[in-house]
Amino acid sequence: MKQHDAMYIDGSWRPAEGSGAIDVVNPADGRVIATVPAGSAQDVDAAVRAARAALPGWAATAPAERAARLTALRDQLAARGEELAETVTAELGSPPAFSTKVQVGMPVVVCGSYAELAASYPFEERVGNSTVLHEPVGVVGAITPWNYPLHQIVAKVAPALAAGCTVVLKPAENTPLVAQLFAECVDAAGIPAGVFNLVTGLGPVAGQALAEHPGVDLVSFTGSTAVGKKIGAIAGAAVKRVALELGGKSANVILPGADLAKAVAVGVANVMANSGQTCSAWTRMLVHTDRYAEAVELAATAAAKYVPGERIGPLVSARQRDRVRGYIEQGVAEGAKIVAGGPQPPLEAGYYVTPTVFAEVTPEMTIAQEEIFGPVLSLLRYEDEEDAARIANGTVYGLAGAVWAGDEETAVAFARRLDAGQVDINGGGFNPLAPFGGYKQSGVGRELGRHGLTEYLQTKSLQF
Ligand code: TXE
Repeated sequence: MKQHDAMYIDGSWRPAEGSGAIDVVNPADGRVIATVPAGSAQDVDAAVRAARAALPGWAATAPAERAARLTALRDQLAARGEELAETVTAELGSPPAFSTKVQVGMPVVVCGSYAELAASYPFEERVGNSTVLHEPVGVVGAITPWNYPLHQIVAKVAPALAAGCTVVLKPAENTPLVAQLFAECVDAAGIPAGVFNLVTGLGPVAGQALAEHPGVDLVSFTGSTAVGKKIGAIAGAAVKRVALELGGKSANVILPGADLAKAVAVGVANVMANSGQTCSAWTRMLVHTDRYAEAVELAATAAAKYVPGERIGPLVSARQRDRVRGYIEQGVAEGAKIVAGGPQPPLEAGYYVTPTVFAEVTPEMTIAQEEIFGPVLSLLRYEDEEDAARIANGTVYGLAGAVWAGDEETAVAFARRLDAGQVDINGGGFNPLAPFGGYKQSGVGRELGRHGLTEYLQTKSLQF
């Protein structure tokens, strides 16, 4: 594994001003695989200055040129896909096939979609006697988490660059290596110096300095609701733009006419993907009381097939593992029934958690209310559609969800009742152009597609 003791600022790799370092750990065995600099407020300041200096030039670049650079970036990411996937596996622990297909495959597609949008988006439009200009917001401070480390970066950086913004990225401290590779790809794609800058470091130090920096016009954050609230407060006090993609507690609602076996199988796979470290995971399965017992049995059998270390990877850190185990213990203490897995560690080394399924979960239990962020599924029963909608909407979150029914019309009618930003109908499927983001405390703003691009634009109207 390569080691970088530098940050990418103003088009070159330079040593950090601060003297601290962060160990990067492979969660599959707990070993340190690399060390990266812990950026300071001075490093953030240098990066923001570089981004400000580069802003006028990049903002004035023709959209076709920005599209060409993003295409080159997409090509770089695709060409180095294997290395990127190996790096994600090393620092996050996701199984190699998942790293290749999802962790790297998805951001390559997203980057390509923004190359196309940069070329086709109407940055100028005529409205009556006005011309409306869609101009870049300015310097973007992007703070990203570790769960889909490359995707989270691309979902912010690609639309920001397409819009004509410049960026300072502070990636999660657990997964900085893939961010460094991303910076190399940006450099190789011929994106001008200062347009994209990388500062590695700790959240409360480098992350906070970035959010607070007066030279940052928009903070785009993905992470915990607790930190999101802090960032929202900082942005509010400074009247700067903010986009927050926070946690979730999504409901997978299986209506009576649905194909139960399919809905449960897909539902379990959805929760176990990435060891449950997915903000949009359908962590609550809602089943009609008549078919509840059958669903519990199907879910327990399906979950048992996710063998730790084979089909399912570790959690990102000892802290996250302990946190997830704590939730499992709390579920038992509050009266839920374990039908698969449990709190005991499945393997001696690494930060693994056994895939766990809870039955007899009631809506007010902690495991039905809080984001666990691990391979833990809760099955809840409902009496009728009214009850199902009330339970599904009965958390502070509103990120995603799923509805299964015998016909699409019934599923769509129910989906309209959900307080959630994205709902999969009878299984759904990833669409890189569909907006993604939260209702309620799951966030502010949208990522992906045109909606993701407009986050980075502000409008000016010229009256004639
Ligand atoms: O998140 P943090 P953590 C949820 C999930 C998980 C929990 C904790 O429930 O169990 O959050 O994970 C930076 N100012 N999600 O502790 O701390 C930090 O360095 C500025 C949901 O890892 O929110 C990192 O880059 N920045 C989620 C990023 O914020 C700060 C993905 C996220 O870290 C900061 C990850 C501060 N004061 C966790 N403190 C999702 N929505 O997908 C931290 N950071």
